[in-house]
Amino acid sequence: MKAILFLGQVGALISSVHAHYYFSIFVVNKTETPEWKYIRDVAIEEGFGPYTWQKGRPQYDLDSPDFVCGRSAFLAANKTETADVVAGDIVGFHLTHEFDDSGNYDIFHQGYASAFLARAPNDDITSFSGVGYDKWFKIDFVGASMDAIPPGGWITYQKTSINFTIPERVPPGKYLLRLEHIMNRRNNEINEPECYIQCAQVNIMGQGGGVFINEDFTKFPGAYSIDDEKFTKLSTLEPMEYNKEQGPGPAVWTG
Ligand SMILES: [Cu+2]
Repeated sequence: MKAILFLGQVGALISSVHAHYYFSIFVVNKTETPEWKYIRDVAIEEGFGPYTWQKGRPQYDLDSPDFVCGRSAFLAANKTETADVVAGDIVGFHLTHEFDDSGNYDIFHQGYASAFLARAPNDDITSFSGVGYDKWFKIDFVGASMDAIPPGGWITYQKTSINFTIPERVPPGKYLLRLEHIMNRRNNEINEPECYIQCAQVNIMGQGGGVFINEDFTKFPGAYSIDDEKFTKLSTLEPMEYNKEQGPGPAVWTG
C-alpha cells in the first residue's frame, strides 16, 4: 500500500510530462471527433485519483472485465454516441489532447496494436458490454514497417493515433470496436504486458457478405493467457519479425 501511495505522489509530480496514455478521440475519415463522444469513457483506477491522466493507467489483468473495453467502460455506454462508418473506411483512435502542452505526449511505448469487432445482439449497442461475449473477431493488426521511424520499428511508436481499416465485407450493424495496444516490458523477467484498451461504438454500413468460421472468433476476457509466447516474443523478437505473429488471439479476419 505504501508503495502504491508513493507511486501516486511521484506520478502527480510528473503528470505534466506523461503517465502512460489513453485514446479518447475517435477519428472518422481523418476527422477528429470530440473527446469521449464515440469512445466509451473509462474510470480512474481506485486509489489513483483525482488526476485525469490516471485514466491512462494500463490494464495488467488479462482476465478482468476491464480488459474488454477499459476500466468500467460499460458505465459510459449510455452517454456514448454511435459513429456511422462505412465498411472499407479507415478509422482511428487518437490520444487525448489533455496533455498536449507537455509537448511529448505520444505513444511512447513500443508494441503492436490490434482492432477487434463485436456485434451487439439485436444491434442494441448501449446494453452491450462485450464482456464474456464470444464472437469478437480481429479486423486489423498494426505491427512494424520499414516506413516506421526508425525503419523496421513499430508503426505506432511516437505517433498520436492508431489507424485501422474496417473490412469491406463486415455485415452491417452496430458494433463495439476494440483497440488493443500492447507493450511488453523489455528486460523484465516477469511477463507483465502493459495493455491499452478502449472501445468505440460504431454503426457499420456497407454491402456485408463476409463469411466467418469458428476460428475467427474469440472471447474477452479469456482470449489470452499470460503464458502466451506471443507476449514474450513481443520483447524478444525484432518488430519486423514479430509481424508474422499478428499478436495473441485469432488471425485477422479479412472477410
Ligand atoms: Cu506505460
